[in-house]
Amino acid sequence: MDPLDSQLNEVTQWRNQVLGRIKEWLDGLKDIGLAGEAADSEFERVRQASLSDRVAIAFVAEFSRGKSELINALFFSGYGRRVVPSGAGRTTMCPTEFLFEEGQRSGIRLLPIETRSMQTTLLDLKANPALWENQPVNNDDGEDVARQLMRVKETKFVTRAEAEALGLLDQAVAHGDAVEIPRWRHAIVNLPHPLLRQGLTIIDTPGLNALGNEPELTLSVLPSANAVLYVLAADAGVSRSDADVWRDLLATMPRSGRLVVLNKIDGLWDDLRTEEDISGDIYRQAIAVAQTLDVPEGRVFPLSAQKALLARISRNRVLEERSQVRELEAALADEVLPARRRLIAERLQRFVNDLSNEAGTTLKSRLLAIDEQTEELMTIERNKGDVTSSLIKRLSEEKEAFQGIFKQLFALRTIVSRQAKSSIELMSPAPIRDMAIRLGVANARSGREFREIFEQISEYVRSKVTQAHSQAKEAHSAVAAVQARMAEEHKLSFPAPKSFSSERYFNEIDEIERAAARAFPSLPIMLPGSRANAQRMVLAASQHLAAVMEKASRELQGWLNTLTMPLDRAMRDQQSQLKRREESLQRMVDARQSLADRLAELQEGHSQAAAQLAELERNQAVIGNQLR
Ligand SMILES: Nc1nc2c(ncn2[C@@H]2O[C@H](COP(=O)(O)OP(=O)(O)O)[C@@H](O)[C@H]2O)c(=O)[nH]1
Ligand SMILES: [Mg+2]
Repeated sequence: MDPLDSQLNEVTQWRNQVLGRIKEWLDGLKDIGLAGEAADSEFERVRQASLSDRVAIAFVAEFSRGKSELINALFFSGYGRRVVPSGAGRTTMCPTEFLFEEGQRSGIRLLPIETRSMQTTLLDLKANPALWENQPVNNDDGEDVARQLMRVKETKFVTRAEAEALGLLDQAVAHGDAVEIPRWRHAIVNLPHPLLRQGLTIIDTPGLNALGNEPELTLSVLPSANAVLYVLAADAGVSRSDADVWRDLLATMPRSGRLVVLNKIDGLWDDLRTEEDISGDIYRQAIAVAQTLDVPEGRVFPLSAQKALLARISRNRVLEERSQVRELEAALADEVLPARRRLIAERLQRFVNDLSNEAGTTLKSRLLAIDEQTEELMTIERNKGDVTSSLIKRLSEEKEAFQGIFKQLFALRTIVSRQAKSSIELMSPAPIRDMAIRLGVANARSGREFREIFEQISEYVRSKVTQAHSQAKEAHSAVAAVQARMAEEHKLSFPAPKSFSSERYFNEIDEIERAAARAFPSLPIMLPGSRANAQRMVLAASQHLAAVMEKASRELQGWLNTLTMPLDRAMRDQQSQLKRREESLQRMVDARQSLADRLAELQEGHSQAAAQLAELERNQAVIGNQLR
């Protein structure tokens, strides 16, 4: 088994184990009344999210460098043949994602190129199955898989005007009046292949022109990939267009996720030369590439995708070794798996910590209440006389004071829900949807004009997120203040309210701005084609900004909803404690229970809660270890 496969498998097994362990723990907490339905549904949400966490590897390069062939060699040799079309010239006509979706039939979904004229993000289009054409595939038959995958090569003929309207005139091949354009804009291949089943997504792309034309790739597909493989061919070196791809799409990416492949080294194989001689040549070329691109030498992987595929299909170990494909595989595994593990671990750890804190707080206040009651009863014992009535009086005073807290809590909830409402309005993405049009994107001529329009839109989004954040801070301090007061006046303990972080939204906005900026060159005159692209980029990037705002708004609502939860829970707890104390005193007044019996009962309750607290801490540590 290759490293990626076995390591992905390990991660999956580890994830399932931890999930099982957490579930057991949660059930235990439910049995002793320390977790309720809310925790159950939160666990389900976290579980689903960790099941659908994907690892994405994207292949980016000029056409004909061997991206598709490399995908065949790395992932699909098990079909016993070449399945992803690979050949001279342009073969891959549209970005193609390979993945596995639970509960879906094996097949290819194809998004018609005409959807480029819609002002909708790819994400929205993905959520709209009616727009896609479905092509079933028989995964058990490699030949069928290969045949159906040919569809990503399909093109169609349209008039120049139609191509222009779609922003495709630049890359179209003219045949007189008719021009040939890709038939599909995007393809999603859904196969129950072992690696894909483990949560791997592979993204094959068609080359620079198409990449430059599709804002979605730079806006969302590439930034969300865990690793990007940039493929060069040994016979072409770093050509002008290779350099363009690197500069436009990859140079600004974080260094860690990028791997460079120097493909087609078999072209240097020569039976008339010695092995050392040849590998010296390959090595020197790899170093030159590393220097040109300014990446560490260890990030350049010379190999032969074609020979690797052949070697794997014909089970020729010597040839496989010579193809040097394994070195890349090991590096890929190192690149993407820790990221996936970390993602899952962080999410589960957060759930475990939150639940532990909650349950711990409940147990601690139970202990506190028991102590108080014990103290109360000891007073009776010490005084021998009839202090029960004065205790009952004190209790009823406490109950009254407690009514005051309810009023406070009610007022607090009103504040929080008012803020929730106002932040929904504040964060409405609606104004952004047509802002570009209102700002005159249709008439913009120069890169500067496009940039200015876009800056206004992103400034708008930034200011709204900033405002929402400061509202969240207000709500946070209001809750913290009430909690502090209750802690002081009523000896209640609370976990600190979680704060709302907007950092990630600003990061996403930064990312979108960076991706968009590339479409606004600082040339004095823009050709019609690049003007159309800049326009499309402004529109698409605005949609993405709107989506960030929508997400921020949704998450803010969720955060506000849970903000007063610890208080609510403490109130309920406190209320039932008071009731219990009242009942116990009453029992003594009625002489239905002796003081000694009641004290013993409390003692037992105390040891039980203390043991539960210790157990809780132990479990949190054990699961934490498993997650590390
Ligand atoms: N000699 C040689 N040719 C290769 C290798 N990898 C790909 N090719 C050829 O290069 C051409 C382009 O490959 P393809 O996978 O379609 O490139 P893509 O456009 O980057 O996806 C095809 O004719 C492949 O057979 C390789 O390792 N060695
Ligand atoms: Mg290809």
